[in-house]
Amino acid sequence: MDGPKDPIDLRSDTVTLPTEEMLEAIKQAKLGDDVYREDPTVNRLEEFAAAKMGKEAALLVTSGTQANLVSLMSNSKRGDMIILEADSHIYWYEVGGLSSIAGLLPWLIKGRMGVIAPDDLEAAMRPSDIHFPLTSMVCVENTHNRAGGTITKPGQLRDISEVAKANDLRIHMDGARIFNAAVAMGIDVKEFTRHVDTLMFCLSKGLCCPVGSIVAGNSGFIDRARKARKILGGGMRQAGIIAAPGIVALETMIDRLADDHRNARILAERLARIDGIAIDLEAVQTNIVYFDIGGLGISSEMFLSKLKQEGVLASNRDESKIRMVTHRGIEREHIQKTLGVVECVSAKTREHRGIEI
Ligand code: TLP
Repeated sequence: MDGPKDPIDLRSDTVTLPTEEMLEAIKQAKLGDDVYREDPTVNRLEEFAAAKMGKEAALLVTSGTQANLVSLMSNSKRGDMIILEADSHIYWYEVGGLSSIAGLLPWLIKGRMGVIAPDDLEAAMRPSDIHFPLTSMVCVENTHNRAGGTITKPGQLRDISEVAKANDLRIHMDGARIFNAAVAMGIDVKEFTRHVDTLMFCLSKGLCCPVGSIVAGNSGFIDRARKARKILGGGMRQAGIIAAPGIVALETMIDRLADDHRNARILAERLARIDGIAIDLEAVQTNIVYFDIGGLGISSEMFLSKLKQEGVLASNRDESKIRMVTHRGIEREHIQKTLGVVECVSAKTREHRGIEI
């Protein structure tokens, strides 16, 4: 008899597994002690990543959260104020490390689809005054997770960056999924990175590596980030086993993100036709799909548990918003099956609650 089938896991692109080529690269990796800068595979990945991003230097770190934290610590000093988009990952999901560890005071600006308006940034500037902390940096998130994988386009980044420069702010990009943005727009990733001083991106999301993120910027910044990483306990030894799949990812895993975007689009367009479900199709630009089930009259927790019973895993953002993320391993047939399950669960819920169809 067949055992239970694997669920269709749309909770995040972080659930992706390494490819065969990555596992082989791990086996073959030349290793050394990276705290002494003697791991040739890490050195190769860092040089490769820096060149790809058009920056002087890069640093391999353990996670996206660590990447952002070392970037904040290396771009500002304790007691500074930093500007963030109100729904940013750094503010919402990084356990408050910006304040508890980096000692920074967040100032939030609500963006439109995750994008800060340059005028709002300008308006947030405070004059030099004995009462005010120094504002030292602004962070942008690209693609923007809570806004639904939305893109801050190069022209928008340029405009934000001009205001930042004019006000002596450094600009950092949480580019956990920056390659999704580049692939979706069909442009080189440097079109984005040239407008920011520092950035990070994740190897362990859509690019399928088991572990790791990269921080990039000028050499002085990366020297400081290396020290900040050490303080956080992120100085790794034979980290070539993490770097080796990272090199494979940068060489071979970027273009396929287009498949994830196509699948997300199909999913979103069909979800939009289900009664009781609301979705902003304009916000579906890459591999993240948010939809609102408020019209079905059940909580997102309950909806998720019903999907789970039918073999589909998703996550929720609040009482009524569900998130599904496409990634390698999610094929067209999985999208069709997911849509069938959502249609069925929604219809049963409406029937049960006596909602008019
Ligand atoms: N995001 C995760 C969860 O933390 C929500 C996900 O499943 O999407 N920046 C952005 C924009 C992110 O989406 C994430 C991860 C991070 C930073 C942090 O990366 P990790 O999880 O590697 O610390």
